[in-house]
Amino acid sequence: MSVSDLSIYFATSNEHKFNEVRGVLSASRIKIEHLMFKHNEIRSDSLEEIAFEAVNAAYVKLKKPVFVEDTGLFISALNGFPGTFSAWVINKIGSKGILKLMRSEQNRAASFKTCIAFSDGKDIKTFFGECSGAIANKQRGKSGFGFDPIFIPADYKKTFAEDTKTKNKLSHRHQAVLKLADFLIRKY
Ligand code: ITT
Repeated sequence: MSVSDLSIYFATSNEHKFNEVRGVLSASRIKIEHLMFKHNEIRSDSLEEIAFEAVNAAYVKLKKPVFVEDTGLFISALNGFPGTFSAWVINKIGSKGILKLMRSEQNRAASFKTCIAFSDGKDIKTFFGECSGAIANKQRGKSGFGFDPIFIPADYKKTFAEDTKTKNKLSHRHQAVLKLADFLIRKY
């Protein structure tokens, strides 16, 4: 069987994430289906633990090859906050709230980290991606989602929300998905 004949599902409740991942995988001729998956993820400081538990739950539901992806924004001056609590934080205080917390902070260093977990019902494989950068002083840009308006990748001036092309080229998600694609091509 070739990888292009496969039915692989991405279980997520986030359409932005789905579209970004589909874009990267389609370049490797890997088609994915969307499993709308609203799951109460476990509380943990580890993206990998969260993704591992979630992909197990998704496989039990679907009984087909499936992957999930967990991402967090880790801000150095806030000891890694919001990290694995990013989804909760964006809903409660948003990017505006993060900018408030960072108002008098000189150290703007932050990174996005992603863990993808893939399950075929027998094994679970995990793949990681990371993108370093800085928290902007104000929100800029209209594209993207989540914290994109306040994140400037290292060596660039524009936020992810101002420059989607750059985001799609070097993001945490892009890196993790390339590793997943490589694995799927070898496996199938
Ligand atoms: P799932 O159903 O896939 O879990 P989610 O939106 O809850 O969707 P995550 O827990 O992985 O996804 O992500 C936490 C939040 O971090 C997410 O809701 C966004 O607000 C933010 N986020 C994730 N990826 C991002 C990105 O590439 N750019 C900006 N913000 C991002």
